[in-house]
Amino acid sequence: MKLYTFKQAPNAQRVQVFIDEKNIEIERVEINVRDGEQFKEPFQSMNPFNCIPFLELHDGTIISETVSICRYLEELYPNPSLLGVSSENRALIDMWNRRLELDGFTPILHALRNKAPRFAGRVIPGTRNDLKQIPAVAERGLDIFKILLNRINSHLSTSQFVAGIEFSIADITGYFMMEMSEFFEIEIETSFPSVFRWHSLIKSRPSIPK
Ligand SMILES: N[C@@H](CCC(=O)N[C@@H](CS)C(=O)NCC(=O)O)C(=O)O
Repeated sequence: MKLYTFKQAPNAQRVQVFIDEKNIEIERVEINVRDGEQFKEPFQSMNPFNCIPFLELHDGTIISETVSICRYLEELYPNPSLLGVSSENRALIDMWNRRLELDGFTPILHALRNKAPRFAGRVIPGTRNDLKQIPAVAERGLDIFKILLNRINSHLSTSQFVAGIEFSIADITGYFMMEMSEFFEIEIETSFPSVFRWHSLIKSRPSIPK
């Protein structure tokens, strides 16, 4: 099994934290997506969506998509569980992870890609087209992200981790969502104190890259 990854990329880091929390070793191949290596062979044929991370199994099967890779690893290495042990627990973790991905991680990703100068010419991950950055997309992405921040701030005032009393994949998704939002310099500590408390708690884990 080989993981194709890029140390600095948020989705690659999500999988790496998942792996480190489980204390397992997986062979890694670094693909520099900033330099466009994902468009070269053999990577282009391995993952025609031109994104990392992706996992190659012994028979050549490729699993891309961060959460799908994590699901596969969870089944191979169930302990410690990061996707839940009971039906209820698994559903709640999945619910929170989806909320954070759909209403937080994705909107802030598009906000960042449509605003930060370093993403000019690379607005849509895994493409080489010349789409222009659109300030209104950045603005709306940030609006959607702030709605989520408000909601999780209330939730985290009574919940230690995103999906309850145990650390889970939802905390990993949430952590990298917050990292991506740093570009926008939102005042988290005073405006969203419970998010700040939770973010600091996750940051202190040894699996989080320093
Ligand atoms: N939906 C994919 C998205 C993966 C993705 O966007 N990866 C980024 C790095 S964080 C990438 O490979 N970008 C390539 C590029 O910018 O062209 C997943 O969840 O794994």
